[in-house]
Amino acid sequence: MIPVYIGLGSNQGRPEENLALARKKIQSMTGVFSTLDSQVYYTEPQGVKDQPWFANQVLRILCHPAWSPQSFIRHLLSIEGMLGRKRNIHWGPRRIDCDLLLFGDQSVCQPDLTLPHPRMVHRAFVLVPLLELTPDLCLPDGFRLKDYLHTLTYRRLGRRIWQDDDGILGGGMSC
Ligand code: PH2
Ligand code: MG
Ligand code: MG
Repeated sequence: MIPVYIGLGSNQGRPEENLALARKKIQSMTGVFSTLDSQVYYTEPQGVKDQPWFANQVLRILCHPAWSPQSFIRHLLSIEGMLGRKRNIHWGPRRIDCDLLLFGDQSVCQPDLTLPHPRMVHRAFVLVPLLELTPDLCLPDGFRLKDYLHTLTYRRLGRRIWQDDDGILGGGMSC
């Protein structure tokens, strides 16, 4: 079985409910087992600042090797569609966002899919819940995610996370 990490985010409608619906759909996918969910965090928006705060969460699942990262991301996008996501403003408000963060130790660099997720290491709203699940998690290149989190300027109070600006408009980790 392949350990897979998924980042969920929502800041429109009822964010907690949207996360719960996405979780349920992911848990009922064929060949998906034993999900582990982080807490839900409330996080300052990154990218476009003038939008509501997000509810964010990370899931760890084990998936059957019949899934590829490409087929898996297609399914996540179809779940976003089922939950009423409309694609409009880049990094703007959204009902649900399901991001594939890590798919085992696979690295992928294709026009429609980059793994590890290229912006994850810059974002406290991803790294904090991820490390809650697996504190010693490493990227495929062996770098510890904990070390990336230490380089970020952010503030956490309980389940609230402030981060001024992740500084990656248009960028992110390259592959
Ligand atoms: N998602 C974005 C852009 N900015 N900011 C926060 N706090 N949480 C998100 O999930 C998020 C964001 C685009 O996917
Ligand atoms: Mg996203
Ligand atoms: Mg996305």
